[in-house]
Amino acid sequence: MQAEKKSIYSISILTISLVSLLFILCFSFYLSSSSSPSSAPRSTTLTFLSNFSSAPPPPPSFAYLLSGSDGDAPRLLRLLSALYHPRNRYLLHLDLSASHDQRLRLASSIRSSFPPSSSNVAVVGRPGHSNPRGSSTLSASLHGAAAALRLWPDWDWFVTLDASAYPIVTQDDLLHVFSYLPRDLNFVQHSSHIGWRESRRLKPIIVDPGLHLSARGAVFYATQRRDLPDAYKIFTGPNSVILSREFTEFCIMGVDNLPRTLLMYYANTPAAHKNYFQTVICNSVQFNRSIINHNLHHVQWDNSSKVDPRVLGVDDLTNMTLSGAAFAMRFSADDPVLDLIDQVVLNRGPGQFVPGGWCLGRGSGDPCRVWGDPDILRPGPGARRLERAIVDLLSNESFRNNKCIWE
Ligand SMILES: *[C@@H]1O[C@H](CO)[C@@H](O)[C@H](O)[C@H]1NC(C)=O
Ligand SMILES: *[C@@H]1O[C@H](CO)[C@@H](O)[C@H](O)[C@H]1NC(C)=O
Ligand SMILES: *[C@@H]1O[C@H](CO)[C@@H](O)[C@H](O)[C@H]1NC(C)=O
Ligand SMILES: *[C@@H]1O[C@H](CO)[C@@H](O)[C@H](O)[C@H]1NC(C)=O
Ligand SMILES: CC(=O)N[C@H]1CO[C@H](CO)[C@@H](O)[C@@H]1O
Repeated sequence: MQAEKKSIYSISILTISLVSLLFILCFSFYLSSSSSPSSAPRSTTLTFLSNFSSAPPPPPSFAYLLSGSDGDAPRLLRLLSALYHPRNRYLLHLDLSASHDQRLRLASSIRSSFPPSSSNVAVVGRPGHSNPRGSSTLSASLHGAAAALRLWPDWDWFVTLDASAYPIVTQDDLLHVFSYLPRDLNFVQHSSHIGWRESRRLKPIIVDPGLHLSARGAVFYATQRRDLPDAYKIFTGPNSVILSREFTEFCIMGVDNLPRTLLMYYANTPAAHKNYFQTVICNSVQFNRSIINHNLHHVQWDNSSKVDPRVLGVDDLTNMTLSGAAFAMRFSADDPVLDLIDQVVLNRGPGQFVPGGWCLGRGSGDPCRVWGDPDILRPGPGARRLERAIVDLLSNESFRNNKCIWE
């Protein structure tokens, strides 16, 4: 009797101490998460490193803009399946060079292969032209950002991807790692180094007929050239970016005049989509501290072309995964390396969704036939690689000081 009482007593002590341990863990986590958005990224790094194995914070949500042109519908569908997660939002944009029929067929394949409850995928119904040599591609990205803001009130980051890109981590990996990051970080690769190529891109005055004619036409150049601006500093970089919701709103709402002024300047500039977000964010006092000089893409340059990165193949898989990036580009449509990525990295069967903690199906077939709780993440080795890469980016000595430096 006495012994029994004693053991009950010790069990309850144990329970109480477990409960208080849990409470302390939750409380310390609450403290660190509530202070992280306003604290400097330096301390973010520490929180990020030290709290990685404690109770996971709530996962974020991404709004993807997947853009393609004529004939890209099958690639966009494949990209969508490789990126799909019920927490995320997806906007598919087939520019005006693709027939309306292609857009309708894309929408109907989404309706048939995605569950009817998935209101998180949309196809842009009335797109404009998108000419990467002019400024209409930028117009298409801004259209996508505006639509994502209007359609879905609940995402944290806006991610632009080209049809030639592909993920090299699962969405569970990405959501898991990003759940530890302050929601105000922007991943925008940029440089203020304006070499002769960039100056050749910035001094000409162009007209992009994609902005005012319904038929597709080539960009034409005015005979006069203009000086480089001195009212603001120009920054350039790749057009794939990961923008915080707050910065996306800043660009789209235009309450501050900077995004609008730069938009009007870039309207007559070649390849405006490679400069716009970089220039807005680096010239804005409000946002120039929230930038990370990397877009989490793995690309490989060769010296034959300085305009586009090289097309990746099966031999590049090792370097791709070693890079710790979340996405890679450029790929040819249905290249064997994509099948290899599906098999080795994403664990995705042909025509299936990329599996995650929300997929409950057992046995053969697509495990994502049976939907579970989208908040349950099962990060794999990709999360470790991405985590290491982001910790490197955040802990770099120059992270705070070298941002948007005018070289
Ligand atoms: C942010 O912009 C302001 C004003 O242009 C500039 O003084 C400051 O150095 C910038 N900060 C960073 C980190 O680039
Ligand atoms: C790059 O240039 C070097 C020297 O000009 C040349 O030897 C090499 O083969 C080139 N590499 C590629 C991938 O074109
Ligand atoms: C992989 O990266 C290493 C080191 O940067 C480089 O030497 C090698 O050429 C790369 N492999 C391929 C296939 O590009
Ligand atoms: C840190 O940043 C500097 C300058 O941007 C760069 O040269 C260096 O490679 C970076 N180091 C790491 C570990 O990323
Ligand atoms: C559980 C745990 O490791 N919590 C830590 C999270 O980070 C903060 C600040 O960096 C620490 O004070 C907590 O102890």
